[in-house]
Amino acid sequence: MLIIVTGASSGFGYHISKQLIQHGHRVIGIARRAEHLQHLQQELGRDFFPLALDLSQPYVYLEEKFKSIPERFVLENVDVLINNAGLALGLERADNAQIDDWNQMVDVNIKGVLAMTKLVLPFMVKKKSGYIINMGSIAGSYPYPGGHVYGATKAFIKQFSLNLRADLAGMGIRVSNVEPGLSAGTEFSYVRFRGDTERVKALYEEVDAIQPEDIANTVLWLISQPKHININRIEIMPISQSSSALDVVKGSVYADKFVSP
Ligand code: 8X3
Repeated sequence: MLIIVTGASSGFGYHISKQLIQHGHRVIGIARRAEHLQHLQQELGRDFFPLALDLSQPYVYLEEKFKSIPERFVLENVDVLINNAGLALGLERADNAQIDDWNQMVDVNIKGVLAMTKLVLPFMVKKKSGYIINMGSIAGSYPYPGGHVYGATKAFIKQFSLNLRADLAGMGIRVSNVEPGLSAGTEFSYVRFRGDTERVKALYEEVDAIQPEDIANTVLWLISQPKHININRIEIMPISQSSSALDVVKGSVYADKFVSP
């Protein structure tokens, strides 16, 4: 199959691309960093086509970039789109967060997914076959302090995936939302902790987090399901993680209005 993977140069995207190629697929790997993609191309060979582009750029720029694609990788023949690129910028409380960070998360996590979907979907509809796999997060279902916009972008992706299903039902096109929890071995946590390696190290100590290979395995499993099956959502946590109980903060502003049970 011909498969597009966004965010292909590292983390989940790298492992997904690698496993897909090992299983005989062709991959168009998208990332911002051209030199990382070039290395990947040397490693993965001629079935990997590196396409350096910034998903937060306007749609016309993306369309233009795809015009340079060689025959073996043309959009018309794309079977699967894996919208993997995404980021969580910072963990500050909402009132201390930066508006630029919020905008960047919206640009990549939402607008990037929309642009890529818009780009491939008409071709999938035309051939009545295709598969869109979105990388959501458990943060789209469960809030955490400092997760404000990141979690909201992933909630958008979860709902967008379900709404696409509504439009595409009966048209031979599948849509899944993959929702991983705490994952190690990617740049994700370094970005979320703004490069604070000590905090990253402390977070992962003794938790046995999800590995990028686990997510690549999940993607391979999804695309190997029979065509009449649609996995709508798949939520994955390391065994050490769970959704915690609702929080109650003592002494909050309105505490005097609470009546003790
Ligand atoms: C992030 C998931 O559990 O690290 O997508 O907040 S978690």
